[in-house]
Amino acid sequence: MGDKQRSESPVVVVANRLPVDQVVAADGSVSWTRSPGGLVTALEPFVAGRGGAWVGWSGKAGDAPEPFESGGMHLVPVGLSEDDVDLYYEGFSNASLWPLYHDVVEKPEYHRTWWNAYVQVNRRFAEKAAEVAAEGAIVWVHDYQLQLVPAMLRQLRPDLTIGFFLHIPFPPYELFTQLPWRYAIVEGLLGADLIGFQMPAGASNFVQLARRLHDLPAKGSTISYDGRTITAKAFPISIDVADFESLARRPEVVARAQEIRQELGNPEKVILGVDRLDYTKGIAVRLEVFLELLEDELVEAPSTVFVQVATPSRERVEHYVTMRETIEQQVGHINGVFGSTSGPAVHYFNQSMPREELAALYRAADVMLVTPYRDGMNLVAKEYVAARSDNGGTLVLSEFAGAAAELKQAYLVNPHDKDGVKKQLLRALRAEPAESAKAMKAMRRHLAKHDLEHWAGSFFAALQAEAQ
Ligand code: GDG
Repeated sequence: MGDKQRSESPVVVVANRLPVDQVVAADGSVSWTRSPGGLVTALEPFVAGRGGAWVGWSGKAGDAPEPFESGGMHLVPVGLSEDDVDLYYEGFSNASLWPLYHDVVEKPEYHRTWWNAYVQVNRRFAEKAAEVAAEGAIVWVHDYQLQLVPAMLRQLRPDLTIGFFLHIPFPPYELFTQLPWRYAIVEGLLGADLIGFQMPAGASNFVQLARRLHDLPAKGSTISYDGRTITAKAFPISIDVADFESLARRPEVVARAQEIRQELGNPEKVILGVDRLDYTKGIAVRLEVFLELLEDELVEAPSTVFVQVATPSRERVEHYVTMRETIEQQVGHINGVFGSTSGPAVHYFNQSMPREELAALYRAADVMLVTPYRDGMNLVAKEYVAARSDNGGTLVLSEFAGAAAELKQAYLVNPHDKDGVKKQLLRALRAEPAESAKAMKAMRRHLAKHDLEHWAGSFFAALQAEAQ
């Protein structure tokens, strides 16, 4: 790539990960495949084919590969050393910020070495973005790993219009102010023109921080800072609803859903959980509640089974190691007591499934159990609804997931209240088909209008308006 083309991208996405995964063949040759994530699908139309660039990490520690073209996008890798992965990614991002921003569900650890790495790596991302952005370009920075990038980038390139979107919750003043580097993070974000949050509460928490911590004039969703006006607003993310629905409607997926039920021993009821194995997702609560219902003889196994897909995640972070042990002990206990030769009560999968299999599981499930203690949005809940073009199935959803503000016809639960979860789960299991179909239809109507394209489109439109 010659110098001439380097600073010509009118749109630049900056995210921790590139939208592709590196594949190293047996002969050592390297190729890239598109990552399965929804974010790529949402942003591609705004980036691809217009000379747009995407700045991110390849996912493998080591020197950054040279920039390359893929799917009509100019991909610009940022290199992370083994130490950067330990300190910036697994440390500060996933063991300080992640628990802090999720209501301190686990105790965050604060280490200066982690913070120093976070600052250095954020600078590296900002520098790469500054190199590739054209004069007056629009730059969209993503998520908690890169909160310092907006201010760093503005300093390097005051001509840019900068947007930032946080995919996870933004905590209230009382929690956020624990952070030893709280001023720096707020200042980092204030480098943006537009800061997007999943929920209005996140936006107002941020505005309040700017006011109380930095003594800045703020009104409604706007903050005045450094001679600029910054907007902090909610843009609830969604999924590619039509795409997911058509996947779930494929004859082979519908047939697979039937087959799954047969393989499970034709139970009367199938309860399903699908999550990254993360302590914010409340997987242990579900198992506790299911155990109590079995003990109380309110449900019976194997006529009712619980299928939990817990995709491996952050396996080197300590909290994740202990949580996995706890969950696996719970599963072992339930199956030891309530399993039989005809099958276990809980089918637990600590593995990543193909998307088609997930869609088939959604279609096979009578009750989808989504019980995070705190979740920015929770796309699984939306995928379940999108998959149910048959209007079948019921959704039990934590009121602490962003999705609860939209999927109002779900059986809402407080995951801290086990009796409440038990009650709602039983209601969902016993729901009249006509009643649950009505709820499902209403949720599907909402999703049809609020899909991923709507999300990305409204953020870009708001950002473009800032550029005027
Ligand atoms: C963060 C925020 C916010 C899961 N297991 C498999 C698999 N998945 C897919 C799901 C879904 C995605 O992963 C998980 O998305 P969530 O939204 O549920 O949760 P986080 O990963 O925590 O995402 C969250 C999101 O960012 C977007 O802004 O909603 O609140 O925490 O799409 O289907 N996919 C495949 N196999 C699996 O085994 N193929």
